[in-house]
Amino acid sequence: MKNVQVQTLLLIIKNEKILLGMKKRGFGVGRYNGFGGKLDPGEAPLQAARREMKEETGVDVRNITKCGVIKFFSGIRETIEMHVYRTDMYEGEFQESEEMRPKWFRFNRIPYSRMWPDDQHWLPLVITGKKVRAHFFFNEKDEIIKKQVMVY
Ligand code: 6OG
Repeated sequence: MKNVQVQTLLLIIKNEKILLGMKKRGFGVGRYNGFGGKLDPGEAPLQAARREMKEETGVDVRNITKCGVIKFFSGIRETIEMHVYRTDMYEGEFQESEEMRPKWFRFNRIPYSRMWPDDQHWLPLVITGKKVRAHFFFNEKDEIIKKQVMVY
């Protein structure tokens, strides 16, 4: 079995809007996504989520809620276990970083066609306050070939 890499994704959701970032480099470049990444050694997922938000946008977040865990299986990459969080409390000014260009989107204007193809299947649930547990299986062209999405 392939190794599982734990990653985080933190969403700021406030006043009917969501903050997404255009990924400027690395995995997922050119797509809008929440903020996050891999854990540092010895770090818990929640700590990593806060650190990545600070590094990628310059803001400090508080009052983080866990919204679920999503696993991505790929024929070509390691399996990713992504811990998803949300918050509506932040301090500081949003700044563009080397990795991300942040932008607010109204809920009816979320750019799903410029996001990972899994997002349209679980993000609407998270936005409405649900918690999700999901599995997505991708082929080598990063198309979804199988999915399981559970709400709890
Ligand atoms: P770095 O490896 O650049 O962080 N991520 C995904 N997000 C979505 N929505 N779908 C996927 O499907 C994803 N795979 C990874 C986790 C990568 C960031 O991208 C997220 C991290 O926040 C395959 O450090």
